[in-house]
Amino acid sequence: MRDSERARFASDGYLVVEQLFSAEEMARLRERGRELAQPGVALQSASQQVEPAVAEGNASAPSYAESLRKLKHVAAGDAVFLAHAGDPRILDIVEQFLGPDIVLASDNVFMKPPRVGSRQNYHQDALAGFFLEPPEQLVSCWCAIDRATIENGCLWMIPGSHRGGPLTPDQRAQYALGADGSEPVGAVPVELQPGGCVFHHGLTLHGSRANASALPRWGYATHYASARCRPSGDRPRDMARPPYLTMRGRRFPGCL
Ligand SMILES: O=C(O)CCC(=O)C(=O)O
Repeated sequence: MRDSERARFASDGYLVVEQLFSAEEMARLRERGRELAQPGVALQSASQQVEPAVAEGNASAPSYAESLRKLKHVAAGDAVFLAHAGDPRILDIVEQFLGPDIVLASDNVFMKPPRVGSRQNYHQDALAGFFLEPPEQLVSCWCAIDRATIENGCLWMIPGSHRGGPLTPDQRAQYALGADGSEPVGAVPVELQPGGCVFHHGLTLHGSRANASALPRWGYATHYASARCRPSGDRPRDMARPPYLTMRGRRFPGCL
Protein backbone atom coordinates (compact mmCIF):
# COMPACT_ATOMS: atom_id res chain seq x y z
CA MET A 1 0.00 0.00 0.00
CA ARG A 2 1.25 3.46 -0.84
CA ASP A 3 1.93 5.96 1.94
CA SER A 4 -0.61 8.30 0.34
CA GLU A 5 -3.33 5.61 0.67
CA ARG A 6 -2.45 4.96 4.31
CA ALA A 7 -2.53 8.70 4.96
CA ARG A 8 -5.92 9.03 3.21
CA PHE A 9 -7.42 6.26 5.35
CA ALA A 10 -6.02 7.88 8.51
CA SER A 11 -7.45 11.26 7.54
CA ASP A 12 -10.78 10.35 5.85
CA GLY A 13 -11.57 7.07 7.61
CA TYR A 14 -12.09 5.24 4.34
CA LEU A 15 -10.20 4.20 1.23
CA VAL A 16 -11.62 3.34 -2.20
CA VAL A 17 -9.80 0.63 -4.18
CA GLU A 18 -11.17 0.28 -7.71
CA GLN A 19 -10.99 -3.07 -9.53
CA LEU A 20 -9.76 -5.08 -6.55
CA PHE A 21 -11.78 -7.98 -8.00
CA SER A 22 -12.77 -8.76 -11.58
CA ALA A 23 -16.29 -8.54 -12.98
CA GLU A 24 -16.17 -12.35 -13.44
CA GLU A 25 -15.42 -12.86 -9.76
CA MET A 26 -18.38 -10.64 -8.88
CA ALA A 27 -20.62 -12.58 -11.26
CA ARG A 28 -19.67 -15.75 -9.35
CA LEU A 29 -20.60 -14.16 -6.01
CA ARG A 30 -23.90 -12.98 -7.49
CA GLU A 31 -24.69 -16.46 -8.82
CA ARG A 32 -23.99 -18.03 -5.42
CA GLY A 33 -25.89 -15.25 -3.65
CA ARG A 34 -28.89 -15.91 -5.88
CA GLU A 35 -28.86 -19.58 -4.85
CA LEU A 36 -28.78 -18.58 -1.17
CA ALA A 37 -31.56 -16.01 -1.61
CA GLN A 38 -34.28 -18.57 -2.24
CA PRO A 39 -37.04 -19.24 0.29
CA GLY A 40 -36.30 -22.03 2.74
CA VAL A 41 -32.62 -22.44 1.82
CA ALA A 42 -30.87 -23.96 4.83
CA LEU A 43 -28.09 -21.52 5.61
CA GLN A 44 -25.79 -22.72 8.36
CA SER A 45 -25.84 -19.94 10.99
CA ALA A 46 -26.77 -17.41 8.29
CA SER A 47 -30.06 -15.59 8.00
CA GLN A 48 -32.13 -13.85 5.35
CA GLN A 49 -33.72 -10.51 6.20
CA VAL A 50 -36.72 -9.28 4.21
CA GLU A 51 -37.09 -5.53 3.54
CA PRO A 52 -39.29 -4.09 6.32
CA ALA A 53 -41.84 -2.53 3.93
CA VAL A 54 -42.38 -5.93 2.25
CA ALA A 55 -42.46 -7.82 5.56
CA GLU A 56 -45.08 -5.37 6.89
CA GLY A 57 -47.21 -5.69 3.73
CA ASN A 58 -46.69 -2.06 2.65
CA ALA A 59 -44.79 -2.91 -0.54
CA SER A 60 -44.35 -5.89 -2.81
CA ALA A 61 -41.46 -7.29 -4.83
CA PRO A 62 -41.55 -9.39 -8.02
CA SER A 63 -39.77 -12.33 -6.36
CA TYR A 64 -38.66 -13.50 -2.92
CA ALA A 65 -35.01 -12.80 -3.78
CA GLU A 66 -35.93 -9.22 -4.74
CA SER A 67 -37.62 -8.69 -1.38
CA LEU A 68 -34.46 -9.39 0.62
CA ARG A 69 -32.59 -6.64 2.42
CA LYS A 70 -29.62 -8.79 3.31
CA LEU A 71 -28.07 -12.17 3.93
CA LYS A 72 -26.15 -12.15 7.21
CA HIS A 73 -23.24 -14.36 8.40
CA VAL A 74 -22.91 -16.16 5.08
CA ALA A 75 -19.16 -16.86 5.08
CA ALA A 76 -19.19 -19.30 8.01
CA GLY A 77 -21.27 -21.78 6.03
CA ASP A 78 -20.46 -21.07 2.40
CA ALA A 79 -17.18 -21.75 0.62
CA VAL A 80 -17.68 -19.14 -2.11
CA PHE A 81 -18.31 -16.23 0.26
CA LEU A 82 -15.66 -17.49 2.71
CA ALA A 83 -13.08 -17.46 -0.09
CA HIS A 84 -13.92 -13.83 -0.79
CA ALA A 85 -13.75 -12.87 2.91
CA GLY A 86 -10.33 -14.52 3.20
CA ASP A 87 -8.94 -13.26 -0.10
CA PRO A 88 -5.36 -11.97 0.32
CA ARG A 89 -6.17 -8.89 -1.79
CA ILE A 90 -8.51 -7.77 0.99
CA LEU A 91 -6.48 -9.07 3.93
CA ASP A 92 -3.24 -7.42 2.73
CA ILE A 93 -5.03 -4.06 2.96
CA VAL A 94 -6.83 -4.84 6.23
CA GLU A 95 -3.50 -5.91 7.77
CA GLN A 96 -2.15 -2.42 7.16
CA PHE A 97 -4.83 -1.05 9.46
CA LEU A 98 -5.33 -3.82 12.05
CA GLY A 99 -1.98 -5.60 12.16
CA PRO A 100 -1.29 -9.27 11.38
CA ASP A 101 -3.89 -11.00 13.62
CA ILE A 102 -7.29 -10.71 11.96
CA VAL A 103 -10.68 -12.31 12.57
CA LEU A 104 -13.87 -12.04 10.55
CA ALA A 105 -16.32 -10.43 12.98
CA SER A 106 -19.36 -10.44 10.68
CA ASP A 107 -20.38 -10.38 7.03
CA ASN A 108 -23.44 -9.23 5.12
CA VAL A 109 -24.62 -9.37 1.54
CA PHE A 110 -26.45 -6.01 1.39
CA MET A 111 -28.94 -6.42 -1.46
CA LYS A 112 -30.80 -3.08 -1.63
CA PRO A 113 -33.37 -4.48 -4.09
CA PRO A 114 -34.94 -2.35 -6.86
CA ARG A 115 -37.82 -0.07 -5.75
CA VAL A 116 -38.11 -1.49 -2.21
CA GLY A 117 -34.49 -1.35 -0.99
CA SER A 118 -34.62 0.83 2.11
CA ARG A 119 -32.39 3.57 3.42
CA GLN A 120 -29.55 2.73 5.81
CA ASN A 121 -29.17 5.60 8.27
CA TYR A 122 -25.74 6.98 9.09
CA HIS A 123 -24.04 4.82 11.68
CA GLN A 124 -20.63 3.75 13.00
CA ASP A 125 -20.14 0.01 12.48
CA ALA A 126 -18.17 -0.37 15.73
CA LEU A 127 -21.29 0.68 17.68
CA ALA A 128 -23.68 -1.41 15.60
CA GLY A 129 -23.69 -4.70 17.46
CA PHE A 130 -20.02 -5.69 17.49
CA PHE A 131 -19.28 -5.09 21.20
CA LEU A 132 -15.49 -5.03 20.81
CA GLU A 133 -12.81 -3.32 22.86
CA PRO A 134 -11.23 -1.16 21.60
CA PRO A 135 -13.97 -0.28 19.08
CA GLU A 136 -11.60 1.34 16.60
CA GLN A 137 -9.94 -2.01 15.86
CA LEU A 138 -12.62 -2.83 13.29
CA VAL A 139 -12.36 -2.35 9.53
CA SER A 140 -15.03 -3.17 6.97
CA CYS A 141 -14.55 -3.92 3.28
CA TRP A 142 -17.68 -3.20 1.19
CA CYS A 143 -17.26 -4.77 -2.24
CA ALA A 144 -19.62 -3.86 -5.10
CA ILE A 145 -21.16 -6.95 -6.67
CA ASP A 146 -23.37 -4.74 -8.86
CA ARG A 147 -22.48 -1.27 -10.03
CA ALA A 148 -23.28 1.04 -7.09
CA THR A 149 -24.51 4.51 -8.05
CA ILE A 150 -26.25 7.42 -6.32
CA GLU A 151 -29.49 6.28 -8.01
CA ASN A 152 -29.45 2.70 -6.74
CA GLY A 153 -28.19 3.50 -3.25
CA CYS A 154 -24.38 3.52 -3.10
CA LEU A 155 -22.69 4.14 0.25
CA TRP A 156 -22.13 7.70 1.46
CA MET A 157 -19.23 8.45 3.83
CA ILE A 158 -18.57 11.38 6.14
CA PRO A 159 -14.83 11.92 5.76
CA GLY A 160 -12.94 12.34 9.03
CA SER A 161 -15.92 11.38 11.20
CA HIS A 162 -13.96 8.51 12.78
CA ARG A 163 -11.62 11.02 14.39
CA GLY A 164 -14.37 12.23 16.75
CA GLY A 165 -14.57 8.79 18.40
CA PRO A 166 -17.78 6.95 19.28
CA LEU A 167 -20.85 9.22 19.06
CA THR A 168 -23.77 9.30 21.46
CA PRO A 169 -27.23 8.59 19.97
CA ASP A 170 -27.98 12.35 20.16
CA GLN A 171 -24.82 13.23 18.28
CA ARG A 172 -25.59 10.57 15.68
CA ALA A 173 -29.09 11.97 15.20
CA GLN A 174 -27.52 15.15 13.80
CA TYR A 175 -26.54 13.11 10.78
CA ALA A 176 -30.11 12.23 9.86
CA LEU A 177 -31.40 12.95 6.36
CA GLY A 178 -32.31 16.64 5.90
CA ALA A 179 -36.00 17.58 5.63
CA ASP A 180 -35.41 18.31 1.92
CA GLY A 181 -33.94 14.83 1.39
CA SER A 182 -30.37 16.09 1.30
CA GLU A 183 -27.48 14.22 2.89
CA PRO A 184 -25.68 15.78 5.88
CA VAL A 185 -23.07 18.44 5.15
CA GLY A 186 -19.82 16.92 3.99
CA ALA A 187 -21.21 13.49 3.05
CA VAL A 188 -19.55 12.00 -0.03
CA PRO A 189 -21.11 9.36 -2.32
CA VAL A 190 -18.93 6.34 -3.08
CA GLU A 191 -19.95 5.07 -6.51
CA LEU A 192 -18.26 1.81 -7.50
CA GLN A 193 -18.03 -0.51 -10.47
CA PRO A 194 -18.43 -4.26 -9.80
CA GLY A 195 -15.26 -5.49 -8.07
CA GLY A 196 -14.45 -2.07 -6.62
CA CYS A 197 -14.17 -1.91 -2.80
CA VAL A 198 -14.36 0.70 -0.10
CA PHE A 199 -12.55 -0.01 3.17
CA HIS A 200 -13.85 1.92 6.14
CA HIS A 201 -12.79 2.43 9.73
CA GLY A 202 -15.18 1.11 12.38
CA LEU A 203 -16.00 4.64 13.56
CA THR A 204 -16.53 6.29 10.16
CA LEU A 205 -20.12 7.47 9.76
CA HIS A 206 -21.70 6.03 6.65
CA GLY A 207 -25.12 5.22 5.26
CA SER A 208 -26.96 4.65 2.00
CA ARG A 209 -30.10 5.94 0.29
CA ALA A 210 -33.15 3.92 -0.60
CA ASN A 211 -33.06 2.30 -4.03
CA ALA A 212 -35.76 4.00 -6.08
CA SER A 213 -34.25 2.70 -9.34
CA ALA A 214 -35.04 -0.43 -11.33
CA LEU A 215 -31.53 -1.81 -10.81
CA PRO A 216 -30.32 -3.99 -7.94
CA ARG A 217 -27.38 -2.93 -5.79
CA TRP A 218 -25.73 -5.90 -4.18
CA GLY A 219 -22.62 -5.36 -2.11
CA TYR A 220 -20.76 -7.83 0.08
CA ALA A 221 -19.50 -6.31 3.33
CA THR A 222 -16.92 -8.22 5.34
CA HIS A 223 -16.14 -6.79 8.77
CA TYR A 224 -12.72 -7.57 10.29
CA ALA A 225 -11.43 -7.05 13.81
CA SER A 226 -8.01 -7.39 15.36
CA ALA A 227 -7.78 -10.79 17.08
CA ARG A 228 -6.35 -8.85 20.05
CA CYS A 229 -9.75 -7.19 20.69
CA ARG A 230 -11.71 -8.29 23.74
CA PRO A 231 -15.45 -8.75 23.80
CA SER A 232 -16.94 -5.77 25.64
CA GLY A 233 -18.98 -6.50 28.77
CA ASP A 234 -22.34 -5.40 27.40
CA ARG A 235 -22.53 -7.93 24.61
CA PRO A 236 -25.94 -9.66 24.55
CA ARG A 237 -25.96 -13.44 24.23
CA ASP A 238 -26.45 -14.12 20.54
CA MET A 239 -26.76 -17.86 19.98
CA ALA A 240 -27.27 -17.51 16.23
CA ARG A 241 -23.92 -15.88 15.71
CA PRO A 242 -21.16 -18.09 14.23
CA PRO A 243 -17.79 -18.04 15.99
CA TYR A 244 -15.28 -15.43 14.86
CA LEU A 245 -13.23 -16.96 12.07
CA THR A 246 -9.45 -16.63 12.01
CA MET A 247 -8.53 -14.97 8.73
CA ARG A 248 -4.83 -14.40 9.38
CA GLY A 249 -2.30 -14.69 12.22
CA ARG A 250 -2.91 -15.82 15.80
CA ARG A 251 -5.65 -15.88 18.42
CA PHE A 252 -5.13 -14.80 22.04
CA PRO A 253 -6.58 -16.08 25.33
CA GLY A 254 -9.37 -13.87 26.65
CA CYS A 255 -9.69 -12.11 23.30
CA LEU A 256 -12.12 -12.66 20.44
O1 LIG B 1 -24.91 -1.64 1.97
C1 LIG B 1 -25.43 -0.77 2.65
O2 LIG B 1 -26.31 -0.05 2.21
C2 LIG B 1 -24.97 -0.54 4.07
C3 LIG B 1 -23.64 -1.13 4.33
C4 LIG B 1 -23.06 -0.84 5.66
O3 LIG B 1 -23.60 -0.16 6.48
C5 LIG B 1 -21.74 -1.43 5.96
O4 LIG B 1 -21.13 -2.08 5.12
O5 LIG B 1 -21.26 -1.23 7.09
